[in-house]
Amino acid sequence: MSLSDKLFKIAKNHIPGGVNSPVRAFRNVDGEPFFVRRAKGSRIETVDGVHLIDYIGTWGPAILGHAPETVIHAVHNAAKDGVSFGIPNPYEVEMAQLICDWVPSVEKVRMVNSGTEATMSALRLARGYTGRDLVIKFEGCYHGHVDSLLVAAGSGALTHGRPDSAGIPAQLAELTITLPFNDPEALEKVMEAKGDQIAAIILEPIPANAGLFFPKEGFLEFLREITAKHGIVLVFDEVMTGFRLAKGGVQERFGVTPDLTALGKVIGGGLPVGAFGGKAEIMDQLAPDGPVYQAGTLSGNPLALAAGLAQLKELDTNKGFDQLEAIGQRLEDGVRNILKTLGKDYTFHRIGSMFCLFFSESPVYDLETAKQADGEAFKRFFHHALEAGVYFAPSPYETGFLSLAHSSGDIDDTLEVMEAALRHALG
Ligand code: KE4
Repeated sequence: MSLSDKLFKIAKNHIPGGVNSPVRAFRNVDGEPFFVRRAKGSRIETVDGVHLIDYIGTWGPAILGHAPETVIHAVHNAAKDGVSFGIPNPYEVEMAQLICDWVPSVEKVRMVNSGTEATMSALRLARGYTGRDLVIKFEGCYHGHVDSLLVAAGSGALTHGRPDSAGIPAQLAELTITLPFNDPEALEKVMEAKGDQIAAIILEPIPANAGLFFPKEGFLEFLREITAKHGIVLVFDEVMTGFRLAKGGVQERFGVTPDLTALGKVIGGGLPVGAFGGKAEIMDQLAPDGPVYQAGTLSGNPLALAAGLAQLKELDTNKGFDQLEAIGQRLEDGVRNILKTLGKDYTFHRIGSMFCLFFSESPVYDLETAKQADGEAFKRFFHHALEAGVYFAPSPYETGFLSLAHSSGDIDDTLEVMEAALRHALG
């Protein structure tokens, strides 16, 4: 029995499912997780001494690669002066200035400790600011485990949502309307009937939690217009895309400015950080100035912000976004060559350092089309790649992440493994 197996056996006695976050349990690939000993750059070392090229990067934060020297140094330096204060500290001011400077929609920002806290707080703020109760989200978009957002679509476009998890009161789920992504007609129907009751529309502007797919031409602009028309707060959940797809995230890349933005992952350099920000007029509704309560013991933690600031500055000074684009292009060119060789027209999506291979030869533009992919082929591919030393997300409904630490050699080795894994998966 491997040490990973031994640890997992013990873990299951003390931690639900043996994991502190469900996706880590490898249930989507009918497997059992390995345990990590350490990680550096593009590589992970398991507790059994196996070395893997990592394409998850702790689900997004490790954009420089694992344990970058600049982050380690910043955390070490900050820790010598104290690990937590619960008192305003200079790191908070510097981080707030940086976010307001980099993200087009953000005039004021509040730090929190996770992406879930960021989206949850943004939603409460939108409801408090508008005095309205209903919210709209889209199928396939994930915004953390917020009660109001773990809601599946109702039976029809106009019907209210139903809980997508146990423990969520039906009365609460009914305040959320879940619609198909990239479907303006469905949204227009709801607007005609209930536009003046909607507090917020929240979305991942580029959904990356059902695999990775893109807004159709004009969809984001349509959302911006229709929310402005009805006095609805437009919330971009850029927890995954923020500071990864551009300095200013998707909103900079696509030139569509939301009212509020949720952020996380990259801004903590791997430590627990989230943030939400936007128009000062809306943000000023937050306590202690305004009536919308929101708080956090560790919000603005000096270690987490020191790590995030070091990571963001390194990303920017080294023209990191251009480098990530070049690394991503190398991977994409290689994958498309492999698919051509295999005669498989699988859908491969990439934008910047985010990518996803759907085991489907049809276009993917929402949750329903993402679900058409061949899950069994994905499982065979995943395990074959893992055995060969390449770690992709243990679910077809996730996204791959590149970092500045992924060398050309890593990409070329990965492409070799991908080709063999695809041949194996296709039988
Ligand atoms: P956290 O609460 O996990 O920090 O962030 C929630 C969240 C919010 N918004 C978006 C767009 C997200 O992708 C996430 C979390 N992403 C998942 C990966 N699909 C985290 C991995 C996990 O749940 O363990």
